[in-house]
Amino acid sequence: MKSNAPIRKLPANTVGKDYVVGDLHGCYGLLERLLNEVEFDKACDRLFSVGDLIDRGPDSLRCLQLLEESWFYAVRGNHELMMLDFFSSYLATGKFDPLEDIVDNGFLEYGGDWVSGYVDADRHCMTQEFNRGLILALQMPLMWVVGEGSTRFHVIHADLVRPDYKTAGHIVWLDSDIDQWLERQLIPPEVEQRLYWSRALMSSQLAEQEVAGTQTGLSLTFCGHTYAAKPRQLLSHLCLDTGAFVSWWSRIYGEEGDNSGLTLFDVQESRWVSASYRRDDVFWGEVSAR
Ligand SMILES: [Mn+2]
Repeated sequence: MKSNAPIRKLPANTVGKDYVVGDLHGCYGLLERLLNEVEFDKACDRLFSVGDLIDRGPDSLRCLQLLEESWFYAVRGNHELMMLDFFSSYLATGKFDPLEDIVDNGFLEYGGDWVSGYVDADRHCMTQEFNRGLILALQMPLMWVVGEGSTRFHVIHADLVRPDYKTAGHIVWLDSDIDQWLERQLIPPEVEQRLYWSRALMSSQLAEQEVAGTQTGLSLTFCGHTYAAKPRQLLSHLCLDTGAFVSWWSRIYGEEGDNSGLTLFDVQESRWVSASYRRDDVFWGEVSAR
């Protein structure tokens, strides 16, 4: 079993390639297409995920089950956090009564209603298959630190913007801060909140300022959570959320002219490939830092 540490370290991959995928949100079919496209080798390649495996798309549990694979490394997103909060008393007692538990909860409103398909109402619990997925979500870390020196990269869900960025001299936390968290096996609570929820960097507030693509002292940090038409890089944060679930909604509700999809980034080659429920083909691109 994998450890429960919130921040975990892995050596560089010396035998295969590393890939990072954006917010899956249940879009398992798109991931399969991308892994075929890059000829992903489960024996030696690794796939990192920026979290939000579940909700909104068609195959949430299937995406959660990826956590069982030895080649798959994800961080917990705010959607896994909301699911774990929703099931916190169930996790403690083993009893789930939909009539009592399914009331006024943001998790269901934000796309978690798929869980209702796994309620075992007669036995006042969830199905075994679902329980396994829930336990896997409990074991997810908040951050992966991979490799050393020039090959080092991080995987997080949202961003590393400091709460005190206006006075600190740095907008984001640096490798030296992250090394301290690793050493103590502790992520400070204010950092944890931002790792789950922050849109400070990828939404208007900072993205509109003239900030560079890289931040001295911070290794390349893959993230998601805030989607845009293409991957983009700000202050060493490379955001891979390109709205996979939007392409699903767009297909089922029949909307036109949509650029959304799921993006997979090839770390060694430094280029990405994207697939959408709106198209049969995939397309490749490179990140333009700003
Ligand atoms: Mn998110």
